[in-house]
Amino acid sequence: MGGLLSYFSGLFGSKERRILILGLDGAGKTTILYRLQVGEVVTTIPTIGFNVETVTYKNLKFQVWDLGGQTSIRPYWRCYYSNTDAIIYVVDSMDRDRIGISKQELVSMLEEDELKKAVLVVLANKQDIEGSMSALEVANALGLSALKTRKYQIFKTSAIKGEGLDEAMEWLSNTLLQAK
Ligand SMILES: Nc1nc2c(ncn2[C@@H]2O[C@H](COP(=O)(O)OP(=O)(O)OP(=O)(O)O)[C@@H](O)[C@H]2O)c(=O)[nH]1
Ligand SMILES: [Mg+2]
Repeated sequence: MGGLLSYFSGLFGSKERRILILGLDGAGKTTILYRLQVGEVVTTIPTIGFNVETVTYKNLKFQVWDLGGQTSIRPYWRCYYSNTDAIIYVVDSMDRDRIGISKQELVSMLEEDELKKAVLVVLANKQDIEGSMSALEVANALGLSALKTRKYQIFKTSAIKGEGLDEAMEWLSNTLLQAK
């Protein structure tokens, strides 16, 4: 019966997918979460702990976890890994100084067994700032081409202007639907 029920809930797309938004502090994670949820820019403060919201996109329901990205909080990310369908990894495209640290965090996260099947969306955020790294520069700096088996895609976004997020969510929804 449970099997039948989950089949039907899958068919109608009502099964909630679990998504984590990760990235260094100040990358724009919380801004993105509320952009996705309420379609507006909210004033944020650094996240100590997490925010979790339900976001509906094209009939798909996502439970989206936005975790704090400060150095002292990053070790706790792993507590949230199990049953994660997708990771949205946010990069501040203006933060050239810390792109190496961002890469290290991404690489070690992707080594985790619990995230082996998680789809990866990288957001090269803050594209509205002049002089920011392009999506290609961010992709190269993160070493994305080294990913062999992972389903991933990078998008350029501006959470402030609301640009690029639709494309990213569209790709993510389609990819998750195909995976099931
Ligand atoms: N110019 C610009 N600023 C942005 C953008 N996205 C976020 N910001 C700003 O960046 C700052 C940090 O944003 P947050 O969303 O709080 O960052 P966070 O990743 O949640 O940071 P932590 O909670 O500390 O991990 C805020 O002042 C945002 O307004 C963007 O696309 N462009
Ligand atoms: Mg935050």
